[in-house]
Amino acid sequence: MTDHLATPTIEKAPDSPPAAADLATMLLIRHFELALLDLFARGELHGTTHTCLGQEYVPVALAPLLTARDYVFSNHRGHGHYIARFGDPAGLLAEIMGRAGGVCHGVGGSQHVFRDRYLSTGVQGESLPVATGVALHLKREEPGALALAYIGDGTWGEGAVYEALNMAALWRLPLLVVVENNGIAQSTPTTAELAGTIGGRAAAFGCAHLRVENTDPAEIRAVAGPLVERVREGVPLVLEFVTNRLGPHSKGDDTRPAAELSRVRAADWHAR
Ligand SMILES: Cc1ncc(C[n+]2csc(CCOP(=O)(O)OP(=O)(O)O)c2C)c(N)n1
Repeated sequence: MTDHLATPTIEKAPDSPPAAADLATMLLIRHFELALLDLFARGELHGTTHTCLGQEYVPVALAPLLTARDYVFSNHRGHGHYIARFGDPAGLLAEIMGRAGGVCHGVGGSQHVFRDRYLSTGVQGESLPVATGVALHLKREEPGALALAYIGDGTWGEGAVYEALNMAALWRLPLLVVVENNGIAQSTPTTAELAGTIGGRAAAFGCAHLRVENTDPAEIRAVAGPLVERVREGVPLVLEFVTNRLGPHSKGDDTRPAAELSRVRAADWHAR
């Protein structure tokens, strides 16, 4: 078929640290998440929260590739997605704490944030069909804009993902599916729940796929940027980040063996 179906990989991170502006946002997200875990431990927060520790560079790499006309559909692990798009850690923290001044006046909480063209949901597999519908609307009414949906590796267990990919490819919709493949879904390793590969599944629907093993935002943008521009022209893309979840699934629920935790900590971009 066409060249966009190739599944190239951006490998390895450089030895030098990320550019200052990228690093500043990555560190802001890192410390925001650490502060949340600390607040929970001290009984200042209620409900639940899922931190993106280890994955901060993903939305930081993507944010400059997006415009205000683009929709972003975030998921349960979305604090970094929000901060990379808007900054505004104070508005998000107030939201998570259920306070006045929160992005949604404190009624959305950690997982259900709505601002401009940014929406998050805690329901796995909910956002991709919605993003596909929005992508259809954008194609008709606002050509050049795209809809981005963040999903995890475990969310590929939801049938709605495949209905969405089918429609997006068939109708040539400006849909960007960003997969944060952190190797685990709550407590289930990806190897125990996903047959084949995400690239193979994207190819089955005629969607382009790029696998990113690099953690440097500028290097990621250099390769992903042209593919994102093709999304705007109606070539849906599955952009798969091979990443690591440093923290627990939500708060104190990390069931991984010590050796696996050592492996993910050694792979953390923060040391570099
Ligand atoms: C429909 C649905 N089923 C189950 C859950 C409970 N749940 C929340 S996150 C999660 C695991 C998600 O794994 P993955 O998609 O890999 O994302 P990650 O948490 O690793 O970022 C589960 C099972 C949910 N939120 N929605």
